[in-house]
Amino acid sequence: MRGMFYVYFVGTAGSGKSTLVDVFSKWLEDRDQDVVLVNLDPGAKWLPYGPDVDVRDYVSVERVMREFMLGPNGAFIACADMIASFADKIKEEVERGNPDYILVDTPGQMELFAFREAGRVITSTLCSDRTAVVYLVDASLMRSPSSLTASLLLSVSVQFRLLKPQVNVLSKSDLLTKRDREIATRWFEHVDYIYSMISKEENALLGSLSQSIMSSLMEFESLTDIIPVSSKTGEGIDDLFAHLQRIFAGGEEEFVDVGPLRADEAWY
Ligand SMILES: Nc1nc2c(ncn2[C@@H]2O[C@H](COP(=O)(O)OP(=O)(O)O)[C@@H](O)[C@H]2O)c(=O)[nH]1
Ligand SMILES: [Mg+2]
Repeated sequence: MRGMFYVYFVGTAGSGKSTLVDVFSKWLEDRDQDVVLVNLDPGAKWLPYGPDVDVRDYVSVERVMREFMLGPNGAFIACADMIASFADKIKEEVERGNPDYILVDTPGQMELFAFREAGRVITSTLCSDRTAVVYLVDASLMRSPSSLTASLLLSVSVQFRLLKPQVNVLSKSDLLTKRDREIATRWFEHVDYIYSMISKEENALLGSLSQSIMSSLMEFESLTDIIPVSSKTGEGIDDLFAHLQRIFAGGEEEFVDVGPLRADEAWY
């Protein structure tokens, strides 16, 4: 049996997940890979790609709002939890054609997926032994060492939650000015430079907090490694692919797999 690769795209709202799913799928298809696209966002109004498997066929935010008399936020939470109960069915639908790659687009609001038990139920069911998470850090938010620190912490929290090998990408890299790009690269390559930038930040407490967080993060290179990627220019897509290949080949640190959780085991 050929191996199936699962790649989840996770990031804050508007970080470019759906666009990257579209662009990356075309990149793979150009290389004769059989790709299945999965939309897990029940609230998606429009998607840049045509999903092969769509969670909107299983749950509808509007219907949940009407039936349970919930506002939009409550309905999104209810839907996220309901999706978990369909995880087995979705898996069957996804794997039916035995594709090479399964690209999974996650809800616009990351917290609905990454920080609710339902997200872990899904990623522990809808997966193979070659599953990775691509975490998108929005380049347009990268303006200071403290915002970088906050973004990386968020990425680490996702990794703690989902317990899958993870690769960080700096999305929308085409929006970086030459100077921003230089700083972004130096941030990741030169720890001393980061420290000196942090120590120049206005708020001393913030600076020392960022510094101690950064020094912990720096101990785990994979946590701070970040690939500039643009869905607009195609920059970094091949790097991302190479990185995923290394993960799938087992070159990355192993993560403890907690095994599949059943939907009824989840703490809602
Ligand atoms: N400049 C630029 N804009 C992008 C890129 N990727 C996505 N966008 C834009 O960012 C917005 C949000 O993208 P989307 O993929 O819907 O984000 P999602 O909420 O994470 O799925 C859209 O207006 C996209 O056109 C990129 O690589 N470069
Ligand atoms: Mg999206």
